[in-house]
Amino acid sequence: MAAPHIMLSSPRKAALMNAYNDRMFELKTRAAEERKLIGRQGDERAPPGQKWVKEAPVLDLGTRPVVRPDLWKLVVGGEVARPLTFDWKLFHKLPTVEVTEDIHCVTGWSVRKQVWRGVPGSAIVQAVRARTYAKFVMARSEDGYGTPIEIGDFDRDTVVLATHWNGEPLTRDHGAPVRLVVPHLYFWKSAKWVKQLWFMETYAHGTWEGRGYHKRGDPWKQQRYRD
Ligand SMILES: Nc1nc2c(c(=O)[nH]1)N[C@H]1C(S)=C(S)[C@@H](COP(=O)(O)O)O[C@H]1N2
Ligand SMILES: [Mo]
Repeated sequence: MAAPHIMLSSPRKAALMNAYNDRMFELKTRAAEERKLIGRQGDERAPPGQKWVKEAPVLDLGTRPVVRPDLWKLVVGGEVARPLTFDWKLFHKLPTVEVTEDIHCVTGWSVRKQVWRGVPGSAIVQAVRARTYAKFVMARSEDGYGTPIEIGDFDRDTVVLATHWNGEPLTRDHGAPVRLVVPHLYFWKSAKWVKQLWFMETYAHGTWEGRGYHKRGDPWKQQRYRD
């Protein structure tokens, strides 16, 4: 059965999303503040202020688009020599990696050893021949979400445009058919339902950065909020 391909481009929908995002930001900030009050973690491997949990909860803006692989497209452009639009078939011609990494959400939970399989960020950078002066990649998603990532944080073999998680195809809730995973940064940088990667010379805010979250988000440096 044909599932709707959700577009969030009309001004009315954008306004609704903004109101919704503001509310979510409030709730998430409160959750993060409460977690900060939780004492020692007793585990040296967890970044400061993080607590290990067994499973990643589902966390997003509340809109969970259904994106059919056969309708999915990944537009890669901006400051690149060779802009490319990947459909499912072309995407699968790219090299793949499998990485096992811990993930860390800014709201205080971390999960050990998650297995991600997909196309490494480094393969995308090569395929489109990103300009040397491109300094950031903006990841944009089907639900209107966006987040900027420094080139040095994206152009790695451990950054994955993931189709699989812990051996299973990604589920809709966790960003199917393709989500970005930047395991060494807070999990808000790992855009679900990714549909565009835009190389930029200068920094621009994404959804959470525009609401006070840190530009980079290194969990080991506790880069949660902007100073
Ligand atoms: N498209 C999209 N990606 C997103 C989000 C979102 O709202 N929309 N939320 C981010 C945040 S804040 C977190 S913690 C993780 C949660 O991922 P999960 O639901 O797979 O655990 O997704 C990130 N990626
Ligand atoms: Mo998050």
